[in-house]
Amino acid sequence: MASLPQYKKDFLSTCMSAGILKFGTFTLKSGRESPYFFNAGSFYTASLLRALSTAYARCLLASPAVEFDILFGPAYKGIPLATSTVDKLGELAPERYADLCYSFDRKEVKDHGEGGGIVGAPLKGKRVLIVDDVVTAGTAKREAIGKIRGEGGVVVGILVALDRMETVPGDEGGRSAIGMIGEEFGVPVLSILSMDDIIGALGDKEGGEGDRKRMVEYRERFGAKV
Ligand code: OMP
Repeated sequence: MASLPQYKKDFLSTCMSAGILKFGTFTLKSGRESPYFFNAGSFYTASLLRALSTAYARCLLASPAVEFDILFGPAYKGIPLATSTVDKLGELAPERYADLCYSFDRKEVKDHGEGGGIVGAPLKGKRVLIVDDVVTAGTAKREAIGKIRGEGGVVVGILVALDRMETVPGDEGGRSAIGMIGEEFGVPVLSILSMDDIIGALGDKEGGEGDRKRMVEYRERFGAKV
């Protein structure tokens, strides 16, 4: 953990101590069997939500070249991520982010009342940054990009808590999902933590050797080569 910035170290220890990062056997969306799982849905207390939004906000503040008008959180897990990060950025950097907006999609389009598939700021003509939990294969991010573009928004970047550093199933080149998305859509993809950071932290943790070994084996099998 030695080389990580302080906000990343703080976030990683919160994830470990609060059981947001779990070690065991988990089946992923891709069908792969993973020795660890990151559950952003577990940030449900006031103090954990604050730790989460602080880490997302700090990561964006550390990349000032990425400019955006709206944080977009794909339903469902992205919704509290985007809203709480907008609040935190407005608090930490009001001179830049006092008017920052959030937006998210509905899983089912509403056909009454205000109607539509988007809740929050209208996306048309705006610079939109997607805020989500994890990148494994990138499928959910592709869907979000399609929705935002369909509403006339311009996707300028993606921020996630964890880059699992895995290959996309079926990709012969062994490229990472994050690398592929970044290249394909021409946008920066930021992550607070990566699988390597977790493996590093397990090396420092008493009793973490077994989990670390299983993660290293998993990385050898599914880890991105480039
Ligand atoms: P994509 O990489 O865009 O397909 O998204 C992976 C999704 O899988 C995440 O948005 C999560 O819903 C879920 N997931 C986790 O929440 N945590 C993990 O550690 C791994 C996954 C996963 O299934 O890959």
